[in-house]
Amino acid sequence: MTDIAPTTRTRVLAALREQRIETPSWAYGNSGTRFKVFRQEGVPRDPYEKIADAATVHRFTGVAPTVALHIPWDRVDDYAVLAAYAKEQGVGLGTINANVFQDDDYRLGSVTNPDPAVRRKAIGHLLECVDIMDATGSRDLKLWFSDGTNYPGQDSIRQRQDRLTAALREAYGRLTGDQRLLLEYKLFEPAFYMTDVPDWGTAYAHCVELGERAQVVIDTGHHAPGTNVEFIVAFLLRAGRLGGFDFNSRFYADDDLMVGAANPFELFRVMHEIVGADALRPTYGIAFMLDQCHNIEPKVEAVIRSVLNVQEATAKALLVDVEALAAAQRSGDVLGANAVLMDAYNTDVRPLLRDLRTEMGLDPDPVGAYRRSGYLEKVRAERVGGEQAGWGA
Ligand code: AOS
Ligand code: ZN
Ligand code: ZN
Repeated sequence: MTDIAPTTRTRVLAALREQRIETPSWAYGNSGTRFKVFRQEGVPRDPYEKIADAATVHRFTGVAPTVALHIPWDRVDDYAVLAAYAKEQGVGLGTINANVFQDDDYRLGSVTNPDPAVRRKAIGHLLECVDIMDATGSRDLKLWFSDGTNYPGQDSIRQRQDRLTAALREAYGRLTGDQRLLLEYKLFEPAFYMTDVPDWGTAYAHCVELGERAQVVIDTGHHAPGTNVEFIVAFLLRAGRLGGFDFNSRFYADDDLMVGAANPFELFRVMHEIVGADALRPTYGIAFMLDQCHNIEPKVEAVIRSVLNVQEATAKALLVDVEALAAAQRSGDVLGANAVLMDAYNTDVRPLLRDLRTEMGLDPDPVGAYRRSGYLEKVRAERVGGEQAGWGA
């Protein structure tokens, strides 16, 4: 594809202007591996400063207007005050992420723990998260369970599924209005033998059992190597059960690197399925979130880069000549169909995106503009003392 036809250009720009990507509060905090957390200067000390960073990403990209919170990392006394601060900064509070993986009590699991008292505590936390959603006006409760076992025989796989069902039912029953429960799966880690929600099929089955407002979240780093992620996207879209994404990229397992860094072609294929189902528009309801940890690189800039990577993959997906693709598919032209897709993927969309940003009143080069803005130097000078908020805190 060399030139983009004017009508295509108008359609693509309109879709990109509407796109919404949610950034995670924890991406702005310190994080690391189990070997070391490298602390950075200027990193947020509280949820307010994380929101200020998220607002900075939105200011330079124009497509990241909400920030996901993680409880208790982002616990505050008054969520209305936090929401008002976010609004003042130009962003909104998004998905509420529950955290039932950090306490000593959860050594043998949270909602699937053999001890009913621990299960009660974990369920209590899920319900507290819905209270917080009521206060913040958030639509989605995102649940990821680290629950599982490390050794065959350690616990009953079936009974753990029963406990999971009971907990999910209680959390789901607490939702009101248009609130949704998003269930995330992960193949392994921290559990190494058996994870209670290891794959999309398990998450899907639980969601179907719960009801329509239970939806699956695909974290792009949570599969076995070689898994066809776009197949999962297509299946869940068809079933009306794709609630959202945790975008990040992986070379090996749950690496949480910048989305589009390891496998931009996979990201394009995922976005091709989304665009093909007309599911990109915010009214469709999919939460396009990032779930990343920036261990050694500067955080705000890494999130800006990630947002741009999603935008680039989306622009390419929007450029797929759907009529030519359908014609090639109908006539069994295997290579022709593949060429249509590759043509779109190989288009350099950066000039188009620069034009989009200029039209939106933004600097065409968000990373350069951020670097020139002096934001990092400013927060480095301001954010001294106090406990830095994040994984390491
Ligand atoms: C964990 O591996 C999952 O990706 C979750 O989404 C988790 O809540 C997130 O990484 C923040 O800890
Ligand atoms: Zn995730
Ligand atoms: Zn993960």
